[in-house]
Parts: sequence; structure tokens; C-alpha cells
Amino acid sequence: MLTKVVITGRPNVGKSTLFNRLIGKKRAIVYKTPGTTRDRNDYEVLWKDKKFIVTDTAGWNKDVFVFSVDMLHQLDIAIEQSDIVLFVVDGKMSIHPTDLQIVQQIRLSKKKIILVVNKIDTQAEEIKGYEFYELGLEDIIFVSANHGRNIHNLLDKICDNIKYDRKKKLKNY
Ligand SMILES: Nc1nc2c(ncn2[C@@H]2O[C@H](COP(=O)(O)OP(=O)(O)OP(=O)(O)O)[C@@H](O)[C@H]2O)c(=O)[nH]1
Ligand SMILES: [Mg+2]
Repeated sequence: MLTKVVITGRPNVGKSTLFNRLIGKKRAIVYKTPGTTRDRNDYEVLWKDKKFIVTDTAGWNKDVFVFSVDMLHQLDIAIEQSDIVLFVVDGKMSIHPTDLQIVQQIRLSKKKIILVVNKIDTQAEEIKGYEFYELGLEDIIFVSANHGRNIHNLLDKICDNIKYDRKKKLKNY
């Protein structure tokens, strides 16, 4: 079984843009309006000697500012079906109350979490992203999905958490 990596986070934080960067193609729909992605989107990624499945989750289009029971349910399903959670936040904004709720929910699952502070388009903007350390997550990375900034390091980080390598897997067949 390949490691499953799920991308989650509030609407409009850049999940689909990040997904497209990770798979190296424009496949997920990216749009300025929050709630653009309606369905889950899966793709296999090969990076160095590792392989994993990445999933872009649907945006929560009902009410962006209130974390509803329905959103919680969708989040739970996404987490349950994953091994590693990429929790994406908008580095151009401050921590949103929903971000806190999402972190709490992922933590309960005991799944591996990588906090991806997106929209850090330049080195200078990293300082702004430091406030996300307050979420208390160990693994944090500052990226720009739009510009491809730091995406290689994110791929390395994901792969550091994958136990087997592709060669071993192929040998097993
Ligand atoms: N400046 C900047 N904008 C970005 C970056 N990544 C994404 N965006 C913009 O953020 C907006 C939303 O991007 P999406 O990838 O559709 O966001 P999403 O989280 O998938 O949105 P939903 O599917 O609606 O939840 C688009 O206008 C993107 O161009 C980035 O690294 N920097
Ligand atoms: Mg999307």
C-alpha cells in the first residue's frame, strides 16, 4: 500500500495550487472564490526513490467562517484515509479560529501532520509566517505553491516520513 498524503485546510489557502505543484501538472481547479474544489482529487507522486498518493480535498463552500459539523465530518474522513496530513494555512493572513479547530481535530487522530504555511512568496515574507508556530506543530514549512518556492523541501519532508522505498516495494511484487 502506498503512503497516502492528504491536503487539507480552510478554503482558498491554496490547497489545489499546492496539489498541482506536487504532481507537477495543472489538474485541480484553482480559483479565487473559496470553495472551488468540489470533489476529492487523487494522484500518484514519485519523488527520488519514494512514491506516495496525494489527495486534494474539497473546499468547504457552505460557510467559510463557521466550522460546521459537516466540515468536521469531511475533515475526519480525509484524515482517516491518510497517513500524512498536509495542513495548509494562508501565510498572508493571521491564524484563523478555524485553523485552531482543524489542528485540534488532526491531533486527535495522531496522524503525522506537516504544517504548510503557503503564500510565502518571498524570503522576506517568512517573518509574517512565524506566527503559525503558535499552532504548536513540530513540522512546519514555508512555501509558495504559486511560485514553487520550497516545494522540493516539502517533498523531501513528506518522503522522510515514508518508511519503505519504491525499489523494495517493486521487489515485493
Ligand atoms: N500569493 C499567492 N497566492 C496563492 C498561492 N497559492 C495559491 N494562491 C492563490 O490562492 C487562491 C486560491 O487557490 P486554490 O488553490 O484554489 O485554493 P484552495 O485551498 O484549493 O481553495 P478551495 O478549493 O476553494 O478550498 C488562488 O487565487 C491562488 O492563485 C501562493 O503561493 N501565493
Ligand atoms: Mg481547491
